[in-house]
Amino acid sequence: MKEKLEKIKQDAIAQIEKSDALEALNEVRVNFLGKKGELTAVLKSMKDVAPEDRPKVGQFVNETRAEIERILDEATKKMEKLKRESQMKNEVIDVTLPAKKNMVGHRHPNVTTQEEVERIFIGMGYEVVEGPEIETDYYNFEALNIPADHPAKDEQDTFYINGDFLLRTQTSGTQVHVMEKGKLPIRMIAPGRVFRSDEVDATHSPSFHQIEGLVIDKHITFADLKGTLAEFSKELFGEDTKVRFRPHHFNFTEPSAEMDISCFKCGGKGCRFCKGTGWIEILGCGLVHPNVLRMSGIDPEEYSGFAFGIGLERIALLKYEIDDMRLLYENDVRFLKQF
Ligand code: 2NL
Repeated sequence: MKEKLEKIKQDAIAQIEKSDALEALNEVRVNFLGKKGELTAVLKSMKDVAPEDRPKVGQFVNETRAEIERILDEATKKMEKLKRESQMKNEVIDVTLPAKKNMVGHRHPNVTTQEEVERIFIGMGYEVVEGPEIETDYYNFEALNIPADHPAKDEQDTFYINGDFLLRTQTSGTQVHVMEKGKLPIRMIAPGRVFRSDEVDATHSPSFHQIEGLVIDKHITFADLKGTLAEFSKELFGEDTKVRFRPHHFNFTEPSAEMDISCFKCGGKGCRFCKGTGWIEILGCGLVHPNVLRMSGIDPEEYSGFAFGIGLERIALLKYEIDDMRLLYENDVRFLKQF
């Protein structure tokens, strides 16, 4: 009997050592200590034992049971500890990891450029004025000395809404509104979106932005225009920037000119950037035509002025060395992030 109990104990120990999970240990418990287990079977067979031997055998059985229970409990505790540790390892939270970033946008090169231009003119005492994107034919054309049969008014250039209304092709209308108010002198810039019926390509878009400038006071001459725009160019493109004026024609200015700046890439020697010329065209300008002043109620005998128009996208493309205007309208944040 003693050997039989010893064998049961050894079997139980062997099975406990083989167990690799709590479930397996529980099975061992059922197999050896349960109602139908091996030790219970031994107890049930006590009736075959001689009565005088029963206490001794009973003691053996109890000792074996206690021993198996002890080993099982130990193994179970060890297993539970292992399980807890591996759970902790798997569920660990690294509080030092950087937080998930929120996807936010990025300032657009157009906005940065517009604010830069505004900053420069505000520094020279100019006011920034915004006006409506829908104008009447009068404010967009007529008041700017552009007659009814002028090709600029052609439907291929202008988006007409209905009757008298259209999408402004330049921000000049805003300046006309200010002139009509009659408060002089005027020193203003008018930034904003303009519209022209153009096909999209690397340098054209049906909707782009302009910054126009207007100064009206007594004794304003081309020298004022030249000095102002030369200073503006230095602030925007660098202290060494030179300017040159080429004669041009605009209906609303007389005389009119286009202004170039010396190439800020090569300093004027000529490079790929300025197509070998050393100069980059930057804006149109001129002295305000007497007809324009008169139509807005300003006496050209008493007052004179200068005006200019800058294409915002053109400046942004130049400043940030972007070679395709379409990139400015896609608003791909991976592109915008670079500037
Ligand atoms: C260009 C040319 C220009 C103006 C815009 C202007 C406005 C008034 C009166 C007279 Cl109210 N002139 N604006 C003058 C000259 C040129 O823009 O090529 N812009 C991109």
